[in-house]
Amino acid sequence: MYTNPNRRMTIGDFLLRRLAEAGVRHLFGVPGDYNLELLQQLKDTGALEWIGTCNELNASYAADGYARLNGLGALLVTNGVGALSAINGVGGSYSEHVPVICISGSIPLRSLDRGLGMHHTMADGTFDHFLNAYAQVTAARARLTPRNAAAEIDRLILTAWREKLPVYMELPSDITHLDIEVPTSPLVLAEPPSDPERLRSCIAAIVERLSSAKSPAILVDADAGRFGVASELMKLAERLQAPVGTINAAKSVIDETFPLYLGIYGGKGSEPQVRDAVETSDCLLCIGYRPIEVTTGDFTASLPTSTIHARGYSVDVGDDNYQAVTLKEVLRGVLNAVPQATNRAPQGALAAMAGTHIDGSTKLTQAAYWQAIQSYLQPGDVLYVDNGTSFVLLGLRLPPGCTFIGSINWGSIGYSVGALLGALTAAPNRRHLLFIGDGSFQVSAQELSTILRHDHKPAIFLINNGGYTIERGYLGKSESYNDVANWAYAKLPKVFRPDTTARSFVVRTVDDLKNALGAPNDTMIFVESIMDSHDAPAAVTTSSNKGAELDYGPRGPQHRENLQLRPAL
Ligand SMILES: Cc1ncc(C[n+]2csc(CCOP(=O)(O)OP(=O)(O)O)c2C)c(N)n1
Ligand SMILES: [Mg+2]
Repeated sequence: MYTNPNRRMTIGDFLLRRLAEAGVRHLFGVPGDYNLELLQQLKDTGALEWIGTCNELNASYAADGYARLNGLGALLVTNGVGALSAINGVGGSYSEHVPVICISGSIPLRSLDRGLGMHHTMADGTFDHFLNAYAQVTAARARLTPRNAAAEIDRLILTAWREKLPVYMELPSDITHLDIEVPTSPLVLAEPPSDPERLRSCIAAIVERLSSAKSPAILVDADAGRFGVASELMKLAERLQAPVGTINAAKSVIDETFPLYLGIYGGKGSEPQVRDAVETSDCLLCIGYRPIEVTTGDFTASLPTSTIHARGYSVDVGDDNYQAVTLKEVLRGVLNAVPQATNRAPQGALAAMAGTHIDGSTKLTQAAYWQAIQSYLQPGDVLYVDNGTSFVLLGLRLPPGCTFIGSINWGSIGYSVGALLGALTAAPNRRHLLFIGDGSFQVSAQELSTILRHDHKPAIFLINNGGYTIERGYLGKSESYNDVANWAYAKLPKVFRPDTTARSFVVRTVDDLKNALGAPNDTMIFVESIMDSHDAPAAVTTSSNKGAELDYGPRGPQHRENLQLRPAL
């Protein structure tokens, strides 16, 4: 007997149902007249929790941060004005391979049919500008109609999840309350199964090379985390007794206390044993490698020509390219087939950063700051860095179970504050530590209010050094264009939530910092550390100096007398 596998549901309710089935329990964004009717459906059904943000840029950052811990995130914006405010963050999700669904409540279909000019458009009688803009930063996009909604909603959600990339959906405001026929069965997030022959051949080719190698090694970029294969990689490393390095964009993907963890590889700047293990390996297995200047020590990284490159859905081994293979199936297959190595001594892990004794009453410096932060870290912390001298965190040794959230490829300042809101929403019971400079904070500071509004308890470490110190290492060592207005940062929790219980500290000395670090994490901790605008760790200034060479070329202004902050001698 034929049973109809479909039932009737409104388009809005179906979209919310599908998001919930895909594990999205919260929606970030800003209301607008073109999306209020969907928000009412969200309220009426209780399908998802609404997290209103101060602006759409922060919503896009929050959805990204949420997706990093939850596997998928979503935001809701209004036509044009909201969509374009969010596009930087969605571009970041594309660059960083984070699956985010951007829903724009858009112009009613009635107006499209009749060519009616509407607000939040270019008032030029056309309606495709924003769909076209999003074509540059998404893996898939669609304007929903009653005919395509059931199919397109599923296609877009599944594409985001499978590709680990953002998607964009326009939901015309006059169709959310219309009934359509939708499937009764839940949406299943699953990778497409590999082609059996390609998978077998690919696994055999990798196993053959790894088994005969004398010095196999593994190098991990961010996709290893996005595709959830860290545990397979660590098991494989144990089986092969092979060391594992990561690119800085993949920090924390491999547990840094794992005995075979090497450290961060970035070409010439890396520790010698990391460089050696990666560059002289006779069989390097590399996952999702996407080299750019800041992940390769300005292109000084040099992988062996025999490197096996595995990506989410394809693998290169020598001259052979394997399509229709999923990374997890490939790695599991290799793990099952590769013999246990017995003839190699496992490499020891790197020693933790050495501490030097510092007089507590002296003015706080970057060196003393990061030494104290190293001892503050705890197992299971979620750590965020924004652009700036806070990049030093990349060099700290993380305890077990920590998650690093950064935007190394895209590098849009202010990202970390929105991402903090998102990831706090996804995992409120972990300890979250944000490391940010004053310049980056000024971009998205108002989202602190949303973090306080929802009673989250992160610890925020802000370096107040009067401006864009990392940029001073490119150009403008003492130029006023690198200065920012001096805010009373530590007072902001009180401004953003007058009844806050947040503990704020203004830190000037090492002793002040120690006092702040002794505060319990039962409420928000906001630590504003005052430092000199020319105090920058050598790793940061060296990298900025090299960046200036690349950016401006040999005849650029960076060589002029005293125009560039250089490492202290
Ligand atoms: C959206 C955006 N605009 C501009 C930049 C360029 N930029 C990179 S780092 C930076 C300054 C960061 O200053 P701050 O957060 O104070 O860190 P510091 O180096 O002073 O510790 C700027 C302006 C950027 N990365 N993103
Ligand atoms: Mg600064």
